[in-house]
Amino acid sequence: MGSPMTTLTPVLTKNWDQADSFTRTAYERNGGYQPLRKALGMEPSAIVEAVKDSGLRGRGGAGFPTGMKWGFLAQGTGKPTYLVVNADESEPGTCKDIPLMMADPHVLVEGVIISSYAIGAHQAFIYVRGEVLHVIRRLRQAVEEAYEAGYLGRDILGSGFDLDLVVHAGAGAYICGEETALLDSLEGFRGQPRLKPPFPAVAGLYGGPTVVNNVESIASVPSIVDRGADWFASMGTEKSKGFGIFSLSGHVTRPGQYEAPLGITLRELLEMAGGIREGHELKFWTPGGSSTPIFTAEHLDVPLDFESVGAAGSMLGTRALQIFDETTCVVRAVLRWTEFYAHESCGKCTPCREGTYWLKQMMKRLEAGQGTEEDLSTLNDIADNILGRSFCALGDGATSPIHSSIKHFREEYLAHFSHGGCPFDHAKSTKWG
Ligand code: L3W
Ligand code: SF4
Repeated sequence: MGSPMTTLTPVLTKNWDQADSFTRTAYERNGGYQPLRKALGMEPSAIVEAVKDSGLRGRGGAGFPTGMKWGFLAQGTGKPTYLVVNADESEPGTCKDIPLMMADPHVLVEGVIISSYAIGAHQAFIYVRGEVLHVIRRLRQAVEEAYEAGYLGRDILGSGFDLDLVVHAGAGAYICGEETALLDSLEGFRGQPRLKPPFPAVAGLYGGPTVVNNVESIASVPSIVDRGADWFASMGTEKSKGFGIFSLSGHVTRPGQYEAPLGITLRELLEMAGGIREGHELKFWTPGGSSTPIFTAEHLDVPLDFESVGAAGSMLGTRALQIFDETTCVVRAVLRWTEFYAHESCGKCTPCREGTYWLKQMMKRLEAGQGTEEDLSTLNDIADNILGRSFCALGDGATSPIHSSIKHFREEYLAHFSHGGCPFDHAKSTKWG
């Protein structure tokens, strides 16, 4: 293992080790809300341009260019424009937005104010995953502190700009992280995806032009305004610019959040995280949560940027690196993920509603050793009939662990059949036992 070519670039995480990092006092002490003062002295269009020039791409999984999305907002509709932050972090393995909101909620609040000013929104929402009450409480406290200081409300810092910000508790369903299901849920309906187009930028919340952005995307905006688009664009790769929070979990010595330029490799991240837990070796991992096809030790040197991960057969997704060593049964891990998707399928479309149920039933049987090699073709076939035929990305995501595990670990499935059950000694496995 060589020395890392890149180092950590703490921007969003830089104050996390300060005991009072979540307070307004600490945030201001560390230079917080200065970018807001600067932004309010700029033309809103100049901020949109800066975000475009920075190359910032959505940090929620899809990587859509943030500035371009803002530029798509419908004009002259006669309806209010809204900013909605997607804080419904629920993708298995993803743990970046919740720690960010706990440790530094004001960077998100400041990002919301600057972004709303840039797009001309006077009402913003942060839609937070309903189960994380501690995060909701912390954000509400931060919002209250921002109102007290005149950063929110009427005539913000004497600029004439008005903004109200509501922290909304989500409905406790993974599908509410899909942006249009989130909007339905925010409007008080059952959260189910809407047909796109129209995209939210054209007709979103209450039919008004709406920007929906991930927490980390919006939290990156103050630093871009403060230090400039060129600074941001100088990090990362040609098409995947800037930095991002990589969450390492599972069989790694020091799990946690590592903020680094896009394009860093798992090998480099593992060096910083103390490697795979002692005495064990890497078996498989997800580059961006369970919805992204799994990688193996062969992929240790794939640069973690949108293009390179895509070219290697997976997706960067949310940079949720779930690391599994040789004690993990891949079939069992895939069964767990498949149960998750079957449970979270919203039921709106048949390929996903029925398909995830059948995937789960088959995976249960195969994990129990009751299968033949032919069943692997059937399993692939069910997944093929979900992929590309589902109404939203949840269905597609459910097929990723199936297809990729059969591709990389066919022998392990076969071992279950010849063994008449799982060949692993789960009593010795820390994670899945
Ligand atoms: C205006 C157009 N806007 C696209 C916007 C669109 C959305 C964004 C990306 O899926 C992925 C998924 C999961 N005019 C537009 C336009 N937009 N064309 O751009 O859109 P899209 O459809 O590419 O993706 P998506 O539906 O947002 C998100 C993957 O993320 N994922 C899951 C993540 C889960 C979390 C979580 O729990 N926090 O983030 C993991 O990989 O599979 O591929 O805003 O409106 N012409
Ligand atoms: Fe609902 Fe699944 Fe269809 Fe998405 S793919 S709309 S989650 S049933």
